[in-house]
Parts: sequence; structure tokens; C-alpha cells
Amino acid sequence: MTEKTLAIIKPDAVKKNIIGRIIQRIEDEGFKIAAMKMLHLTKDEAKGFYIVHKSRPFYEDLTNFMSSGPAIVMTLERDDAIAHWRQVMGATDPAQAKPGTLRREFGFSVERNATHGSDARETAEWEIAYFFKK
Ligand code: IDP
Ligand code: MG
Repeated sequence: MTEKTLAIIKPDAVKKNIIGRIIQRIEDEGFKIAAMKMLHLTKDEAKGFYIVHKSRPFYEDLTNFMSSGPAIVMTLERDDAIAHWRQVMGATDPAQAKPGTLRREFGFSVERNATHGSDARETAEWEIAYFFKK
């Protein structure tokens, strides 16, 4: 069933000039890019986006990183988009991610892991609305 997910090319990947390679992979995986923009999140916008992690020890560093430079946010559409995009990204920690996944190929650390993807229907809807007004 066609579904939408929110994907982000994080500031580490934008800095490394690999936007094109990641978008190529997105298209090769059969996703339709339904919306896309580049933006430089403020610290407060990053904190709002990752509000579910506010009591985690990495929240402060993560939101500094996510507001450290421009990122690309996208709505991706496909059959089973949420699970499929998470599979293409690989595990959160690039060292644990399977060969061929984006995080294994392009991630630097558990924090600077190149890409974001929603983890469920409800979070996808909330995350898409966070960046794209109807
Ligand atoms: P996910 O991005 O694979 O869904 P989450 O657990 O939702 O992983 O964490 C959100 C983001 O927070 C990760 O993508 C990563 O950038 C960062 N992060 C997660 N765990 C850690 C950690 O243990 N140390 C530092 N950063 C982390
Ligand atoms: Mg997550």
C-alpha cells in the first residue's frame, strides 16, 4: 500500500557533497519524491523535531549537529515507504549497519549518520507536517 515517509539528508552528508548520490539511491529504490527543500534548522527547530528524545543524553549534541548546517528534507512515497526507507538507510549506528546501506556507506558515527527516516505511520505524518504545510 502506498505510504509516505519523511527523509532527511543530514548536515554531515550535505557537507560531504553526497546529496546527489543519496537522491539517486532514493529514485533507484522506486520512491517518488513528493516534496523536497533545503533548510538550515535553528537549534529550536531541531529540538522540536527531536522532542521525543528530549530526555536522552545525546539530545543536546544531536540538536547542535542538526542545526550546524543545511539539510535536505523530503517526503518520499512508495509501497511500504516507512519500512523500506529504514531498510535502505540501515541501522542507526553506521558500524552496525549492513553493507550496501546508506548509513554504512556514508555515516560517520551513531550521531552523524547521514540520513533520517520516520519509524511509524503516526510519526511519519507528524514529521511531514513539521516541515511541509498542507
Ligand atoms: P533513528 O534515526 O535510526 O530512528 P533514533 O534512536 O530515533 O535513531 O535517534 C535519532 C538520532 O539521534 C539518530 O539518527 C542519531 O543521529 C542520534 N542518536 C541516536 N542514538 C545516539 C547515541 O547513542 N549517541 C549519539 N547520537 C545518537
Ligand atoms: Mg528515530
